[in-house]
Amino acid sequence: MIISQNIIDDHNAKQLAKHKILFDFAKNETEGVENIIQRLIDFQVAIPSWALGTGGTRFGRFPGGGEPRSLEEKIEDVGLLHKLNKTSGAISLHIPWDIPTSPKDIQTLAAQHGLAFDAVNSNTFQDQADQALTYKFGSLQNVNKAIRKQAIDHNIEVIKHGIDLGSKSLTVWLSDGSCFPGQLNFRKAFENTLESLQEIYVALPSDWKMFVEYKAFEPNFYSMTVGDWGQSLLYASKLGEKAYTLVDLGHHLPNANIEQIVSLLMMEGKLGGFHFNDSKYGDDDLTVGSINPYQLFLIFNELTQGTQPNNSPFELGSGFGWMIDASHNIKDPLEDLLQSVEAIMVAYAQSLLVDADALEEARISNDVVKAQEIIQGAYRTDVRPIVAEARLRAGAAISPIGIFRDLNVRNAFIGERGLKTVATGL
Ligand code: RM4
Ligand code: MN
Ligand code: MN
Repeated sequence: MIISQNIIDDHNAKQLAKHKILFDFAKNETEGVENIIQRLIDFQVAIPSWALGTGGTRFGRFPGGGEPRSLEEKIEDVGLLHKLNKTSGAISLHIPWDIPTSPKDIQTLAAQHGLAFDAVNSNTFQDQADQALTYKFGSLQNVNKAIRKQAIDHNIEVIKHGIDLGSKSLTVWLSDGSCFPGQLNFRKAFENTLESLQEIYVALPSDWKMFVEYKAFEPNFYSMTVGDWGQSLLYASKLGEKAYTLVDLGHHLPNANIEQIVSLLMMEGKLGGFHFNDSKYGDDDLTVGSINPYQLFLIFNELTQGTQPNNSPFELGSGFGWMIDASHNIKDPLEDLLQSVEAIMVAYAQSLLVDADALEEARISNDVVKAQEIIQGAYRTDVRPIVAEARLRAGAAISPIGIFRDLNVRNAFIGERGLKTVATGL
């Protein structure tokens, strides 16, 4: 289903009067609104190819219908999101869930939708039907060299797919670890993993990055071989300048101070990127900003402060891998993704409201109350009209979910693809 610009413009026309009132108010209240709008327009976040269908838990799955049946249809879905919000201009592929059989055609199709290819992701946490050796006891950490080699080769294969498509980074998330005390020699597991990562690293093109993603627990419940940002940073530092830590918001132990982690990784020049999602208990993969939007804002505040001139080698909006990694178990995946992107934009816009100089001033004079007032003042500002204005100026919809529903997009997809379709992925 292709939504034409006319349809978006017509839909916007109906919302314009109300939007104008809200935006004019926000504009008067906000200093530097034009700069904020431009930065929002420039910002893009990648959509995961593995989360365009209905997710499930180990107890069950309740598909909603019209799910993309192929990589082509997944690109169509992401293209639609991008058309509606002009902020989802990239797709992140998971291999082998989404192997591009004809890379040239896939690239052409993506380009037609204005999409680039973000990081490619390897998968050594599952056994595939045609696979010789099992990952039951780990992949890159495995005590068996042949299994390690199989996992290394897979990652190199993923890099090759990425090169064909114009990706510039590889994300390695390992489920490696152990389920019971005594099962694993921690040190050997680390050394094997490092050695394996080094072999993959050598296969990276010179302008590529490797993102080492960590996770505190699950599917291994006693130890994870890349279990936290310290371990990831250790691998990334030993690997070299092309290796970075990737922060998945759901991969921490409860109450971890993620914004502090982000700040220090930036200080070290080792923050590679994000998998945005939200969680209450563990790796819940819920809609970004749905549980703890304040935390999301505080993370963006660190990002914005950390990318002030002279603070970091990074430019916010480029340089990092910005990706969503969520699972949509009870919502329409596309609506859920629209909500996630909106939450990211809101947090980013709010972070741009923080007066960095005033904050620093308050900190230097130990004025804790003032510092909190500055931070919370930004967080409590309703920036939604500013985010909507950025969309409007970029040619997107004032209300992406509104138009998605008014056009009955899901029903159209069910008509085209069928009710009982299953997308590969989570
Ligand atoms: C993991 C992790 C990875 C993602 C897989 C599907 O928990 O978040 O990033 O690729 O799930
Ligand atoms: Mn992730
Ligand atoms: Mn995860």
